[in-house]
Amino acid sequence: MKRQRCGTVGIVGRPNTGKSSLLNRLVGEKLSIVSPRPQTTRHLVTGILTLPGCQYVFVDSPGNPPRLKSVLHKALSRRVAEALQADVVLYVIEAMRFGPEDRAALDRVPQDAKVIAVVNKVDTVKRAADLIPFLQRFAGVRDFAAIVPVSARTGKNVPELLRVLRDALPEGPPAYPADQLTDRDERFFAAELLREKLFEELGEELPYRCDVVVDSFKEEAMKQGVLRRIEATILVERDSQKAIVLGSRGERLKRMATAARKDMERLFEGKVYLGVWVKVRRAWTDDARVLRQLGYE
Ligand SMILES: Nc1nc2c(ncn2[C@@H]2O[C@H](COP(=O)(O)OP(=O)(O)OP(=O)(O)O)[C@@H](O)[C@H]2O)c(=O)[nH]1
Ligand SMILES: [Mg+2]
Repeated sequence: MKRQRCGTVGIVGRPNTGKSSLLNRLVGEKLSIVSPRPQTTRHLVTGILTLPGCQYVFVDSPGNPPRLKSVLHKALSRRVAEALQADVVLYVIEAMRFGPEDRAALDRVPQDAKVIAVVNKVDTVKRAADLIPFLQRFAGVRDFAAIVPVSARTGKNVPELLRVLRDALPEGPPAYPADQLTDRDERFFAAELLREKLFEELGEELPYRCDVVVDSFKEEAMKQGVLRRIEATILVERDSQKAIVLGSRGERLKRMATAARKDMERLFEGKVYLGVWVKVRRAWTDDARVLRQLGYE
């Protein structure tokens, strides 16, 4: 009989390669927020997958460019370092692309780490024949334990990735109950789902100037099930940004709050009341007290 395995898997790589999409695909649930823009993820997001004989504890990390110097970005950089402590590192790149930012992300991976390279977004490769020479060149970049081309979007080759990963994980009993999906609480996901809407609705630089704090999260018994009553604040840096987040007559804020509430109801499987405010906190990305409130310390 095969021995039971269990271990942590840190997902790293430059921004926008599809790390969060991959985590969601691997565990089969949307846990980590996704957007077409770089630097969406700002926290470590745990996703647990328990299969017969193997428990995978995935940790998604921020795709953090090293040159940004705010206190926030230093905190994000520490999160990447934490993800790199995992039993296995999944280093994610995009098919047909290996640039300086990918190289910089790889250079952060300790030499003694067990690294599996994931070449994501293979669904975007127009001519399948082009992929093989790219993979051959990429194989020379480092001594990877394996290179697995996948598509987080379509799910292509994801079962193969799970097989390869299984063999790389240490032997040991499961660390979590088989039905546990994450070690993050609902409060965390509430903030993240609202933050995702900022990335969807706001243009240019603005999502990077915003964050979300959940001020209160209460459960109230109803006739059927539980009502989660959530009060959240969107932080911005300036009054002009607040006006954009609100939109004319508060319509944009309302739209974002409604979309976030629906996502929360899906994830929590119950009714949600969501109240959202917008507050100006000048230079919050350098304010240790606010950053602590936001869960970065
Ligand atoms: N075509 C295609 N697009 C993908 C795939 N995986 C992710 N994407 C898209 O790539 C974009 C970035 O995805 P994310 O999962 O947010 O990427 P990330 O690496 O977590 O990004 P950061 O958190 O900013 O570092 C989104 O628009 C995704 O829909 C894929 O397999 N194929
Ligand atoms: Mg991400």
